[in-house]
Amino acid sequence: MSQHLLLLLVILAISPIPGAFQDSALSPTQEEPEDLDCGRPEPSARIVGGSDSQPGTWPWQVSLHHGGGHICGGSLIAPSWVLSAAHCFVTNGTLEPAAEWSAVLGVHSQDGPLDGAHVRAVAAILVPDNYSSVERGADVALLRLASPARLGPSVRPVCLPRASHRFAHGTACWATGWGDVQEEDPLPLPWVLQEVELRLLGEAACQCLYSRPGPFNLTFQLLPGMLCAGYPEGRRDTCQGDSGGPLVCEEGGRWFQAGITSFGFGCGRRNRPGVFTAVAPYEAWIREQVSGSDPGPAFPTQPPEAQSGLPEPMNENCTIALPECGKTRRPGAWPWEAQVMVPGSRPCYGALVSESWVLAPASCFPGHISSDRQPSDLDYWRVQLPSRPRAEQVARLVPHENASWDDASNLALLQLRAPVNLSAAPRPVCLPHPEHYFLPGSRCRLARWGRGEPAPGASSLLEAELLSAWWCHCLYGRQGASVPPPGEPPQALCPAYQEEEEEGSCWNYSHWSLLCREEGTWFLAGIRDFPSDCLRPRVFYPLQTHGPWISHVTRGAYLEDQLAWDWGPEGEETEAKTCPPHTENGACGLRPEPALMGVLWPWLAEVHVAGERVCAGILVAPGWVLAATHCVLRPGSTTVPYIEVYLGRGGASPLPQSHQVSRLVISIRLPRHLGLRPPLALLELSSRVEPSPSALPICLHPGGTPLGASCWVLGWKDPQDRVPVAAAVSILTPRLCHCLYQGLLPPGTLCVLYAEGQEDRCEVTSAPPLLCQTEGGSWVLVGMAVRGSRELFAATGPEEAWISQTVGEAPFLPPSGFPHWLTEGSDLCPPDMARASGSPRAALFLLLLTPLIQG
Ligand code: 4AZ
Repeated sequence: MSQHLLLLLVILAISPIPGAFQDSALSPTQEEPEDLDCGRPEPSARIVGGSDSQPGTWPWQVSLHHGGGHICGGSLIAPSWVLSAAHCFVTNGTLEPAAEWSAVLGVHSQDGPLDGAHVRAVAAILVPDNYSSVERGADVALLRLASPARLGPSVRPVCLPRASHRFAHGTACWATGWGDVQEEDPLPLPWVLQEVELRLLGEAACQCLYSRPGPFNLTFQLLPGMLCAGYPEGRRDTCQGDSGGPLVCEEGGRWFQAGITSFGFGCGRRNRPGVFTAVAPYEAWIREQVSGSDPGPAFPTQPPEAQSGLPEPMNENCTIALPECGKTRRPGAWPWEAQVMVPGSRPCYGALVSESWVLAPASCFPGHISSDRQPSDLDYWRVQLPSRPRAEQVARLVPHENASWDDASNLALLQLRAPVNLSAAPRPVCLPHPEHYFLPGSRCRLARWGRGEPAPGASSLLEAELLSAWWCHCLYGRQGASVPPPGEPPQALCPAYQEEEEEGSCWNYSHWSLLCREEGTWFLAGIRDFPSDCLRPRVFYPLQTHGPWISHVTRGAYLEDQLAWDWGPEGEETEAKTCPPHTENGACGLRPEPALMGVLWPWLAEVHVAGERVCAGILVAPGWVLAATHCVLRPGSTTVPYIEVYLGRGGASPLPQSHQVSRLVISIRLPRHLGLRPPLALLELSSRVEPSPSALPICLHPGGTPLGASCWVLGWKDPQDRVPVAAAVSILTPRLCHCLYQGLLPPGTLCVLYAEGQEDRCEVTSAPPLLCQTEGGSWVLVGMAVRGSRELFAATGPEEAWISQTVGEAPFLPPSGFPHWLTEGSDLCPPDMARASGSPRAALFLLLLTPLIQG
């Protein structure tokens, strides 16, 4: 449907067509000889939510064919005239040649021999001058047939209303057509003409509905000459392919055509009734076009009893329908939870999606996933729904066609023998349309799904917030794939839990569905996680891509429009983004560019030592923080102090509520070196920290220092507030560094030069880290500040072996793809360097002036 809506919007830009429209000089009250009987089907005897019509019920219904197939509907108004919609015949502002069209009359089922039907070539197509696009109105067309239709029991004209004819608000009328039975779901064989009863909505009632944001957050201004019919709650409607067909109302034993199916926002959606071209205002135009043809259309006077129809009620003209799905009194007590019981296996959990259908993982029914036959013991299958005294019987199992090989399609639908009455419980869950965009920060929870183990403790009630597509994809997604921009179906949905992982609990083998809430309404957003050790599920397959399959099978699952639209800054992104590469040990060093939610350094840790001092640490693996030795150990002291580490503090988190993590340090590891020990300490945390946007390991790199990378010293401006700040620096070549410090530095020391004015940004005592961003976009730890210095850093690259062995899963990037300096041989330094060494900038200047002699 999104394509369709797009089309509607595109058509808006099209200019008017030169042609047929001229103001009629005919008076609306002028009488025609009433020689043509109209609007009376032979006494006897989709449209969304409709049903098969009986042959001969709607004898004026015409099927308009183009390129060999049905494209639009129409109505016979005189032997040689068919009324239809302009948009069926106008493409890119141009009227299509009449010769390409044909009218099929008296057809009931479009499959097989068209018994009793006959075809007429179209001689001319007439469209009002002022038609430009459906949304600007005048969506009406007249087709002159090359030869008159043969009138008979299945081919008769409908009556047309005069300009003065009034159809009252609330009148029950009928729409007919061979259009889609739901959005993107064509009428199935044998293509029997569908009929649906629709109620006329007065202008105010309809405008009120369309003034509220609907799909795509759109509103719409009704224009004169448009008419609405349908229901605030949706579910019965016209759809693509019904266009041009009639909306007819019976008055005094005759059927009058009140409207021409024109457009709508989607089909059968809540608060989005179908929009029709009102026929009465076009009396003069129609008369004008058909003048001279005999017999012409009939415009019988409106029967007097019908004229006194109800005026549109003033107080009731704004009845807005609320969602009928996805409501619960209390999160966790899910009124759609369905327990499926199959003889010989443990119960399996799914969700009620309509009066008659339950959605569950196909893996609940292993023997039946890829079989077309119904299970032989289906009579013994039962479904227990909340507040139902007895379990329901099952009529049919429909596995998803890809269920056996695609985990994202591990779905099956179960039809109940008898529909259940929907109330507070059972109540179906809402399902998202494919274009649904669950906003980052959406509140979500888990619900039981499939045959997994129950959750440890009360954990299933945990509240979670959805990560943005970038974070979800870059933390857990496939490598190398780009992140889908907002509005495109996501590849994964990731909840970030608001509470910390429970110690010692294990979520092994438990399967969950992800429910997300919008405006108090719960959607089934995702299914099945990737089992990740004992951890809570973090990645879900989006359900939205399956919406069309579910509605196709169930014909009435509750697909609900997106209800929350505050996209925030992310909504402005339209370009696809890519993620930095992962390491063998997972994602590291991720930071969205540009940082959307303010500055964010998810690897920056506050290391609180013995309640005395706080210094910077860097998360280098899920359970390890690297800090400067002098910060955690006092010289001469032999006791390990009490150390707490905080992550996810300071800076703005992409989660609306900052997600803070704290851990105790249970051991301190120092590098084992024969000579001078680099002043680096690895702090072992009391438990792992799950990677998230607020606590994520930085990447490490084995050798050298980066060439041409942008590097930063990260610290706090103020030791009290500890708001992270980053100062831009250049890392000096080893020779410059050596000369500047007269060779006094221990091996593996890096010197930096601060960019103009950046020098005083970080607080010195906090032992800030030195980071660089690689060309691939990952952030890499390069060194930790040497005690008491702003410019000197102990390089981490040379300590790869020690870090890898101690930490186990250190995120070292592969050496390639990260250009770096090799160790330089020359020790030659200009003689004046020593004098200038108090000022690195002056020293550097001197050094650059000196011609270099390389060996
Ligand atoms: C169409 O595309 C169309 N739900 C017709 C009617 C409606 C939507 C689309 C109204 O022809």
